[in-house]
Amino acid sequence: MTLSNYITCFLIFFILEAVQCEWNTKDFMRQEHSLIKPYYKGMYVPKWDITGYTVIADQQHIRLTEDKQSQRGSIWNAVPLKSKNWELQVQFKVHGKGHKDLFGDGLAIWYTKDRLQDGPVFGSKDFFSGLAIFLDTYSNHNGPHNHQHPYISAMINNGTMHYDHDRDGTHTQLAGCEAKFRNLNYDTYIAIRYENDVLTVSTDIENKAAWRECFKIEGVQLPTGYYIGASASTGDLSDTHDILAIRLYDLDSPDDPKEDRSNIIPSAAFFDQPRDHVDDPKPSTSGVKIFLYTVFGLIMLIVIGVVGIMYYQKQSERNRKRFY
Ligand SMILES: *[C@@H]1O[C@H](CO)[C@@H](O)[C@H](O)[C@H]1NC(C)=O
Ligand SMILES: [Ca+2]
Repeated sequence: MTLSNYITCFLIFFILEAVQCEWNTKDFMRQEHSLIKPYYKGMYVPKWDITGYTVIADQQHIRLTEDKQSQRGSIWNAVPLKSKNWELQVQFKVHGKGHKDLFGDGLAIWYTKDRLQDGPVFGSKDFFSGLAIFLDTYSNHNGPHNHQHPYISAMINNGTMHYDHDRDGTHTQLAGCEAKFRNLNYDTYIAIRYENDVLTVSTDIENKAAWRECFKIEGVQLPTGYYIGASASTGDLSDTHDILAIRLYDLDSPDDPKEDRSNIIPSAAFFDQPRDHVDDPKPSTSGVKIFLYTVFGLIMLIVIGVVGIMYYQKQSERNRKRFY
């Protein structure tokens, strides 16, 4: 790294820190996209709808599934999200009697075009359009995995891709991380931040009241106007999947350029490699390039030198002839 690189990094870090310090989440929580206790306002839970086995039985939790076989259910916000930049914080709880690896399947948090559609992907529809964050507790794949479960991963879909349960979605995931969030007796949280086309997923599952980055993906395109949801499923194996709170923070600033992002097709510039993926060696192209440029430069110098000498010799020969 050169000195100027260091200075640039330092400046970027400094600017980011300053922005982060200014940002105070409390001021930006959007009630119409959030769900906090007490859930019921009178008889209703305003602006949220449920499907399948999901129940909001009391004011303590939203139970997506019970610890029983073959359940599917979901909860969806009824208001399309119009913010371009946002952070979704979900307090969740996965617990059950199953031990070793006999529990499942897990839950998903969604930002999608369609809502309330029952399906095989953790209780919601396949071939979805938008963003899914999977909290997969059970490894469906019998062969070797390059990660342990529970596993958190992200998938962006434009409606054409199938989520392959048998491979735990490893062929369509953008990124992921292991996260031991099950059967903990303290609160567990996940944060999904989408800001300036960068998707960052963090967890707070160690009872430290601090976010730990799970992964970060750049070049993520998501439109405005999709819906927030959460779903879960059980199969032969089961778990209780609870949502305790959903908080949506609007990160748009009044200075942002006004642009219509409602027609963007969900996409991501970067895709994770399928299983058996070995981390690429650090790019050494710049070193190779410098070497090639140097060699090329030397060859050019030699050529110019040789041509110059030949020309000089010719000239002096001619001069000599002229003199005699
Ligand atoms: C949808 O995604 C698939 C797979 O990434 C891609 O091949 C296709 O071009 C995309 N379609 C559109 C309309 O963007
Ligand atoms: Ca799985």
